This record gives sequence, C-alpha cells and structure tokens, in this order.
Amino acid sequence: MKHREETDPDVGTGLRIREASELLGVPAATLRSWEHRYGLPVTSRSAGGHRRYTQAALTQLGLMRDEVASGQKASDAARRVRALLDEMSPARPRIDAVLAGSERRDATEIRAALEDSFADLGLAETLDQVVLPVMRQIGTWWASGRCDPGQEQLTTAAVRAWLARITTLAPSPEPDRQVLLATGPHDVHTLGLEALAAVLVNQGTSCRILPASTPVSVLTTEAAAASPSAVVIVSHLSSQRRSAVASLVAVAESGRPTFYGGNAFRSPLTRKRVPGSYLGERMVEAAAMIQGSVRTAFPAVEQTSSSPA
Ligand code: B12
Repeated sequence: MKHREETDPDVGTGLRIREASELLGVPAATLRSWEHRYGLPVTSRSAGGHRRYTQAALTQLGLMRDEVASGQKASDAARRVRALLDEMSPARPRIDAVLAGSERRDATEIRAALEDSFADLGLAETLDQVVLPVMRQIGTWWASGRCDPGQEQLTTAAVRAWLARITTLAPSPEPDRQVLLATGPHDVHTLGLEALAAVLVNQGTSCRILPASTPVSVLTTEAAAASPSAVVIVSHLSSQRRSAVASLVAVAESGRPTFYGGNAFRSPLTRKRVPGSYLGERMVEAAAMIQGSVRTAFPAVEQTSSSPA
C-alpha cells in the first residue's frame, strides 16, 4: 500500500521527506527530529500538511549532516550551521559593516551601515538578512565574552534607534487596523517586535508596542480597550516561556487573533498546545500572516484601498 503522502494530490514546491532523506542519506526520522529540536530547517508544508524541502532547506540539512558526521553533538552542529549560513549570506558585507561599527562602539557608524543596507537591499532583506544576523552574532559574542555588556547595549540601542526612524518615517497607517505587540511578562527583548512593527507600519497597519515585560493584566486591559485586530507576543527567554504562554492564553480567550514568536518558541516541541499562530523566523512572512488576519477583520477597508482609482 502506498504511503498517504505519496498519494497526496497536493504536490507543493520542494521535495517530500522521503526524497530529501534519500538525497541527503539521512533517515527521515532524523530530519524530523532536527526540525523538532532545533527548528532546522523550518520546512514549508503542502496543503495536506506534509513537509516540503526547498533547495535552501536541503543546503541547511547538508551542512547539518556534515557537522554531525564530523563528530559534533547535534545541538552544537545546529549552532554552527546557523553561523555558517550567516557567513554564506549575500548580505554578509552589510552585516560586517554593522559589526565593524559595533566593535568601534560607534552608534553613528552602525546606523549609517543600516541605512546603506536599507537603500541597497530594502527593508525586508535588511531586517531578515542583516539586523537579525547582527543581533545573533552580538548574542554569540556576548555569551563567549568577546563582547561586553557596554558594546551589546550600544549596538542594541543603535539598531533600535534606526528601527524607530524607519517606523516614524513611514506613511501614516490606517488608524482602524491596529496590531498590539508585547513581550512576555518577564522578558525585555523588544527588538524583534520593533522590527516586525517597522514592516507592518510600512505596509499601512498601525502598531502599538507595549512597554517591555508586559504583565498579563496590563496586556488584557490594553487589548480590551484598544480592540486590536491582532495581538503578538514575543519571548526570547526559554526560562520565561511559561509566563509568555500565560499571556497568549489570556489573549486567545478573548477571541482575538493571536500570534507569537521568538527564540523561546524556536523548536516545535516548545509550541505544543500554545494557543495562537507561530510567526516563524522571517519578519516579512510574519507580517504577511498578520496582514492576512487583519484583512479578514476589515474586508471593506481592504476592498476600498485596493480598488482602482
Ligand atoms: C539584544 C539582547 C538583549 C537586550 C534586549 C534589548 C531589547 N530591547 O530588545 C538586553 C541587553 C536588555 C538583554 C537582556 C538579557 N538577555 Co538578551 N539578548 C539580546 C540578543 C543579543 C538579541 C535579542 C534579539 O533581538 N533577538 C532577535 C533575533 C536576533 O534572534 P534570533 O535568534 O535570530 O531569532 C530567531 C527567531 O526566534 C525569530 N524571532 C526572533 N524575534 C522575533 C520576533 C518576531 C516578531 C518574529 C516574527 C520572529 C522573531 O526569528 C529569528 C530568526 O531565526 C540575544 C541574542 C539572540 N540570539 O537573540 C540575547 C539573548 C536573547 N539574551 C539572553 C539573555 C540570557 C539575557 C539576560 C538574561 C542577560 C542577563 N543576564 O541580564 C537578560 C534578560 C532580561 C530579561 N528579563 O528579559 C540569551 C537568552 C538565552 C535563552 N535561550 O534563554 C540570548 C539568546 C543571548 C545568549 N546567547 O545567551 N538582551
């Protein structure tokens, strides 16, 4: 008898798991486990819900296989693969320019490098290919002692200031489509939210970011008062994931479209029984998911704005 996946009429883009497994010489169960444990790669799914492996996913898995074959523990291999992918990115010179400013502790240089990247690559690519890899690198340097708290804080402040500028300079968004964004109750990592807000605002959706470490009570009060068309919760600290899930539960109970993301939810195991939709790793795709729900909530506004003049 044929496997259900083989008879699935929906052929999405990319290889099926069996084909990827044969091509890479890695058992399908191992491919599933790498995705579950390390989010590597985050596969797209067919309409029938089956994994599809794109060329980019196969490249990541090939690197992972080689790292593991060289004797690395799978968790260390996953870390190295992420670093290698950043190295291979065509945005590498832009990343290096921002990091050079960071090493010189020059906030103006950091912002100028981001501005150059924006002019060259656009907002989406600058966020996903430059800003996030830079922050990951800063995190790695911080953890290894190469970067002290002063350098980390200066870099974070410069990046946030640039994001604020990009957001402020965007054309005025639709006031009746608001997305409410917050961190978990014990998490101060707002930068990812600020990056997402920059994309949403530039797409015409207004955003309100609540102050860091938002208590559940503040979140629910604000959500009830503002009636946002979507709520986003981000958490980076694995130790504080539970409290972020409590925020998600509280918002989801009110029936509002709820989304979440961040390092604390990277592996699929951490997303089990979490209410709401996981936003994934890329800001642009996350914004597209949210815009989808905003459009459903405001179909009339969408029709008016997209009809020919
Ligand atoms: C900047 C930063 C800070 C700043 C935050 C400033 C701010 N306003 O945001 C400051 C200095 C305040 C800070 C404090 C701390 N931090 Co900190 N911080 C970081 C750093 C360098 C970047 C954070 C960030 O913006 N990440 C976003 C991107 C760069 O992360 P990413 O891995 O690429 O994320 C992927 C996905 O999760 C997803 N994603 C991430 N964010 C979002 C957001 C949205 C909306 C979407 C859709 C997707 C998405 O996309 C990415 C692509 O795959 C990270 C390093 C890191 N790798 O994240 C550490 C990091 C998150 N911090 C860490 C720690 C431990 C701390 C402190 C506890 C340190 C301390 N001892 O004081 C405190 C925590 C305080 C608290 N209660 O929250 C650890 C967390 C470890 C863990 N897994 O729990 C990290 C990972 C550093 C490390 N290597 O150990 N931090």
